[in-house]
Amino acid sequence: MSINASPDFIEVADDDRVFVLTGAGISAESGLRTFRDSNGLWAGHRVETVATPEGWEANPELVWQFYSQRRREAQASQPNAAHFALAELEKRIGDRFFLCSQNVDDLHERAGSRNMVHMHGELFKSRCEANCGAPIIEDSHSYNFIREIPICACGSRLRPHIVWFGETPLEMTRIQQEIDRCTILLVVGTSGAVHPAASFVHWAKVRRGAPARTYYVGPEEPLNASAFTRIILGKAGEKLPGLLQPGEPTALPGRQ
Ligand code: BV8
Repeated sequence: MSINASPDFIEVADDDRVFVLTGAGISAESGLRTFRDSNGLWAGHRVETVATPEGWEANPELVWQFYSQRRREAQASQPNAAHFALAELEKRIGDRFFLCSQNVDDLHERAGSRNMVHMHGELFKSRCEANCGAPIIEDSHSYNFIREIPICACGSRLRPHIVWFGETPLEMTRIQQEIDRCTILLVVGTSGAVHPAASFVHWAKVRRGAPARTYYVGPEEPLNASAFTRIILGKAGEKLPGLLQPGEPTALPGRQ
């Protein structure tokens, strides 16, 4: 692993496929709090209280208020240079780009990203807690405050379309396929504390075929730092613009 080996750019050759994983840190410069920083989202709320099925059963009103507050904050925020840099790269390399976000805000989409999944769900969607077959609801405005829990047509409660701890992340088959075929794996703004996302960098190295080149961008080393080819220390909004440079395939020995 090398740290901040200059120059700070990563060559993306015509035969490279780029997999990007983002966490709360990429939205920090948009003003959205991260989870584990000192004044993080969990401040005042124990994870078990607001991000587990047990917390939902125990106090659904509190859970709805927690996510409604985050909807308001996300609606009031704007994508930052890091979101736009990823959307720009997708425009340049097309379907050789895949974005997996742990984030539930919509800043990637608002910056122009399209080929992406939200493995931990989406803030502006709700669903029937009984999985009655009713479609997932695009829902950016209702229950901005909770008087009573919104109810599905089947009579069950509506819940946030969020993956809580102990629940299975979304789109894992697609994510595994994209990790298996990427040649560059870039991770941005995540502490590496939450699985299975924190294992993606390992999967990209032990899969069949040549290991991917793996990079991390963030102001501090993540918990899984030793797994990365290179750690690029700095804020996403400062480091991502210009970092990934599509170019001609060049047979640089051991391209970094
Ligand atoms: C599951 C809900 C089984 C949405 C969230 C080992 C293997 C598998 C599972 C486990 C395992 N060990 C433990 C588990 C269980 C558990 C888990 O990981 N627990 C942890 C706490 C130990 N995992 C689960 O329950 C998951 N489910 O495993 O099912 C399974 C497994 C595989 C396949 C099928 C089934 C479900 C996890 C999802 C939980 N839901 N949130 C919401 O409310 O938002 S997780 C929550 O944490 C968010 O989604 C968030 O995205 C995620 C990760 O946090 P980070 O994004 O990393 O945020 P954090 O604050 O930690 O870090 C911010 C980083 O940004 C910092 O590093 C900081 O330096 C950096 N930063 C700050 N400013 C900037 C910056 N970076 C760049 N620029 C800046 N300006």
